Amino acid sequence: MGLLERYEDLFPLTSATPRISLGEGNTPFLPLRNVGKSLGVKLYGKVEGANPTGSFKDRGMVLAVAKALEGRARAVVCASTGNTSASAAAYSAAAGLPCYVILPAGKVARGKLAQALIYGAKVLAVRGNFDKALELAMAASDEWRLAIVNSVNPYRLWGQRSGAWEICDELGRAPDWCVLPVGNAGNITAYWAGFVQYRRMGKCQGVPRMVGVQAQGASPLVSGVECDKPETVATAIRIGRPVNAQKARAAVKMSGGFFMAVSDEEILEAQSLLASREGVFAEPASCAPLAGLMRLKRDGKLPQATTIAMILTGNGLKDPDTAMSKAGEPVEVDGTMEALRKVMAP
Ligand code: AN7
Repeated sequence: MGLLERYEDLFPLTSATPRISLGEGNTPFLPLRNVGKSLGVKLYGKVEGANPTGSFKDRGMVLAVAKALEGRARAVVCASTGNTSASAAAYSAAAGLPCYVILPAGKVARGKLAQALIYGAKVLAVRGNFDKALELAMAASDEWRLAIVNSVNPYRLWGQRSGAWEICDELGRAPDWCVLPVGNAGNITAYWAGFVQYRRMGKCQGVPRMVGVQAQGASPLVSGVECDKPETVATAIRIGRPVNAQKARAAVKMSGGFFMAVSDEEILEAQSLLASREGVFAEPASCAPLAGLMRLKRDGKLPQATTIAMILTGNGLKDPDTAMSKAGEPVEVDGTMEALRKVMAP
């Protein structure tokens, strides 16, 4: 069952909203025992890479595209660092709507680019960063009356609340902390709204502290000033002017949480640890939260025995180039046992 059917009563649906689905949501909520133990916390990973296009964006896109169909939109448009475009292109394809995608040229991971193209979107790479691309997408949406499916579209964020609901359903309560990577600051806002809505409905006890982790080279929510030249290996969150900054600040403050920034090196270290100790391959941006927790632990600032939900927002397969820059190449040998014996000693 897709998200729209499963959470029919919690979404703003009408009888005219098509219940489209590509099988999004209901992703694994994995106990990460090895890494959790070394951090001294009860750690869980919400594996959003298991969504149909490999990221959390599908949760919001299914509702945004359903609403675009309901409103008889001519086409869909978005700006993207990669994942939004993959998701928009897939749901548009399934819905039979044309999709226009505006990307920062040369700064989108290969897998994501391949997705947008193969799903049949019209992909435009602009010379400029994501913030410029979003400006253009909004202007294009106005000029041609296209449905914009970035997180300025309220249905996107509403759909993404479902991640918080699933976590509460699984734990039987809210976690103590919910840690997310932050780019345009939509998902952290959506999760907070999801937890608050669930508590208000009596479906869970408590709400978590929200912790937002940015990449140091693109950390306007930590520094307090917009960033003109965002730069990070985690291209998904290479964003200098988050459109949801105000809402995210309010959410984090109300929850008693905080924002922090981590270096590219820390992100790659966390990515490699998560994969090699837990068997979970998440993309670089998705590993910023673990890098943040590792830093807090080193600084003696991680409260022990805390139940922490980490949102692993995207699949590692989307960006093999970055993973291999850290993990290296395979060892090549002749096809003989003699050669194997020299390099393999179980
Ligand atoms: C894997 O695809 O902005 O703070 O255009 O792909 O809600 O922006 C992606 C963002 C975290 C940050 N993790 O979420 C896009 C885009 C991954 C992401 C984020 C993104 P927001």
